[in-house]
Amino acid sequence: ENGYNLWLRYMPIENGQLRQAYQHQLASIVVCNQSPTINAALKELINGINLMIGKVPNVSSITGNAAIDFKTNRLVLAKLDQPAIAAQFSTVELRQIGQEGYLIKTVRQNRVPQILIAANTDIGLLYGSFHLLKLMQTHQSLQALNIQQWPRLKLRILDHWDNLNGTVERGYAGYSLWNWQTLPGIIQKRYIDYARANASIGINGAVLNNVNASVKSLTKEYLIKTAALAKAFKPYGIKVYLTAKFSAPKELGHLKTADPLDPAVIKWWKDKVAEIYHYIPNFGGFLVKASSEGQPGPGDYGRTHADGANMMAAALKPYGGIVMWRTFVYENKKGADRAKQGYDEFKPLDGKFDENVLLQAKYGPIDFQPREAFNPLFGAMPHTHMMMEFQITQEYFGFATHLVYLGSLFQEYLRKDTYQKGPGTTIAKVLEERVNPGTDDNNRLTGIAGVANIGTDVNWCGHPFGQANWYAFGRFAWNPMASADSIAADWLKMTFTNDPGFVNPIKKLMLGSREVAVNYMTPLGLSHLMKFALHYGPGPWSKSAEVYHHADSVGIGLDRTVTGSDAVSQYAPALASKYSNLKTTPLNLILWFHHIGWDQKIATGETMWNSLVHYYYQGVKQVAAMQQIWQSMKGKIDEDRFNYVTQLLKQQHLEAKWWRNGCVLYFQQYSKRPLPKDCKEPGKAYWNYPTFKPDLPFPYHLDDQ
Ligand code: BDP
Repeated sequence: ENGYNLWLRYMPIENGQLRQAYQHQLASIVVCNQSPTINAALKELINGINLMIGKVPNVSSITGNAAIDFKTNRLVLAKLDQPAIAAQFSTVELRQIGQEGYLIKTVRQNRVPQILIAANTDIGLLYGSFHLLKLMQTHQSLQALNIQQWPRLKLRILDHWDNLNGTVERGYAGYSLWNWQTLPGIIQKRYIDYARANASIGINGAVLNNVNASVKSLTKEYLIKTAALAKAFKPYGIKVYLTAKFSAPKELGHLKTADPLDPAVIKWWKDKVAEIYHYIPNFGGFLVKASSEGQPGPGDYGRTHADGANMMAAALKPYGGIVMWRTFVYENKKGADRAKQGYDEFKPLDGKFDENVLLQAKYGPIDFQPREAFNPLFGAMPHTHMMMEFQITQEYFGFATHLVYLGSLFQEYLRKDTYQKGPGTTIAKVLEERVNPGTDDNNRLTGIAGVANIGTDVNWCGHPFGQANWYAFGRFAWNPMASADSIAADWLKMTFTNDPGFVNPIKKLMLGSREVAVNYMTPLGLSHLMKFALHYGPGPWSKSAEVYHHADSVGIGLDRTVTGSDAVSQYAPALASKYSNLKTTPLNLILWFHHIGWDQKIATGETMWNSLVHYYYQGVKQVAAMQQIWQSMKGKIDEDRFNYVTQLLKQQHLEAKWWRNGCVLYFQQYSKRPLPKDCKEPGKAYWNYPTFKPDLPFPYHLDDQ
C-alpha cells in the first residue's frame, strides 16, 4: 500500500448486506450519448463499482433522443436537455446547478427504483459519478437519493510552483509532475490519474509553472508541450493556465521595454496570446506575479498594477481568457509594516481592473504563516474580482514531515467575518460575490487557488496525510462553507478505512493538528519565526524574524494599533476597534496586534511570559499525544502506511522540541524570567546558547532533552 491511489482506492465492501444492495442497485448503467468526458465517467464507475462490489455492471448507451427504458436500467447518466430527464426535477433544482453542477435522484418508474445522475453538461455528469462513488466508498445507502450539488466558485485552481528543470519551489514531494523532456509525445498515466483526482473534487484548473516564472514556458517549444497536457486534462474539465513573466516582451521579443502602455508591448502580448490559443484552444489564461520579490512588473515603468493587468487581460479577452494578478507585494523598508503593504497598494485601485481580471490574495497579509490575521483586502475591494490564495504545500508547516491538516485553516479563513457590509460578510461570501445586492450575476468571475503540494513521490504529497490537504482544498473550493470535520471524515474513510474505531480518533487528531503546530511554532499571533530562506525549523534570532516578533526587555509582539503601525485601520471599523483593544483581541492573535509586557496578565490567566512558554510546551506534549493515538491504531490499517506515519510523527515530535527549545530559550534572553515551574529546562548544550547561530543543523540528539 503506497498511497498512489489517493482517496480513489475503491476498497471491496465487506458488509454483505450493503454489498448486495449495491450489486442490485448498480447491476447496469445506461448513458445517453458519448463524449470523452462521459467515457471518463463510465470508466471510473465501472472500475470503482467492480473493485467495491466485485461485479462489472452491464453498460449500454443510447444516442440521440431514444427513450430510456426505465424498467431495466438501474443507473442512468443523462443530460437535462432531454425532456424526460428534466421532468424528474423541479425548476428550482434545474436552475441552481448551472454549468458544472449535478443532480442525483432515486426515481421510481414502473415501481422500479432507478438512480439518475443528471446535469446540464458532461462535466456535471463526471462530477456526479464521482459523488456516487464517494457515497459507496463511505458506505452510505443509495436507496432514496436526492442530491443537488453545484460549485459556489467558478475557478478552482491548483497553482504548481514547478520550474521547467523539474524542481518545485517549496515542493516537498519529489520533482515536478510535468516531464517536459518527454512531452508532447508521452502522456504518462500519472497525468491522467492527477486529472481524475482533481475531477473527483471539482478542481477545474491548473497553473502549470512557478509564479517566479521563466519566459521559456511561453516559447513555441513549450506551448506545444503544454498543449499536450491541456488535451489530456480536457475530458476531466481541467483547463491549463501559465504564469506570465512581465518582462517577456523584452526577453523573448527583444523589445526595449515591457511598459504596459507601450504600443509595441501591447502588440507583442496580443500576438503571443493568439499564438497560445492557436496551440491550446481551451487555454485558461495567465497568473502573474509582478513587481513583487524582485519580479519585473508595471512598477518598473511607473505604471500601476491595473495598467499591467488590464493590458494582458485585453489580449486574452477575445478568447475568453483571464488574468489572475497577485496582490503579494512588499518592500523590506526599515520600519515599514509588511502586513499593510498589499492593502496600501491595491485598495486605491478598486474598480480599475477589467472584467476578466481577478486579484489573487493570500489569506493573510504577510505570507501563508501558521496563523495571521486575515488579509484586509478581502471585503475592501467591492468593485474588483477577488480570489483566495491558500498554500497547500506546507512551506511554513514542517514541509512533508509534519502532520498538519489544513482543512481547519481553510475553514477558519473562509468563515472570517470582514464586517465590510455589516456582520456576516464572511470571506466565503466575499469570494462568492454575493455581498453586493444585484451582483450575484452568473457571469461574474469568482475563484480560489491553492499552491499545490504534489510531486513525483509515489504517494504524490510526501506525507500520507498531505493528501488530505489537496482533497480538502478541492472540497472547500467547491463549497467555501464546507466543514473541515466532515471533509476529514470522508477523506479518512476513502483513504484508509470506514472503521469508526480508526476514523473517529484520527479525525479528531487531524482537526487538532494545525493548532498543535501553531502552538510549537508561532503561538498567540506570532509569525515569521522560521529559519530564514529555507523556512524549516526555528529561527527567531534571524534579522528577518526580529521585525515580526519585536521582543525586547519590556515585552513581545508587534503593535499594530494606532500607537504602532496602525494596520488595524485597514479593517472595517467594528474589527479595527476590536483589534485595537487587547481585551477584545482574540487570544490567538494578541501578539499580531499588540506589544505586551512580559509580566502582563493575559486572557489565559497567566503572565505573558508564562503563557508563551506554556503554549510551546503544550505543543510538544500534543505531538506526543498524537503519537500515542496513532500507536493505538496498529492493526486497523495497512502496515506500510502505519509504519511510515509512525516514523513521521516521531520526527515531528523531535522537531516540535527543536522549535520549542529554540524559541523559548531565545525569547528568554529578553524576558530574563525563569520558566514556569512545570516546564523542564530545555537542553542548552546544543544550542550554542545564547547566540543561537541561525545555521544550526537539526539537533538529532534532542531525543533525550
Ligand atoms: C513565499 C515563498 C516564495 C514564493 C512567494 C510567492 O517563500 O518561494 O515565491 O511566497 O508567493 O511564501 O510568490
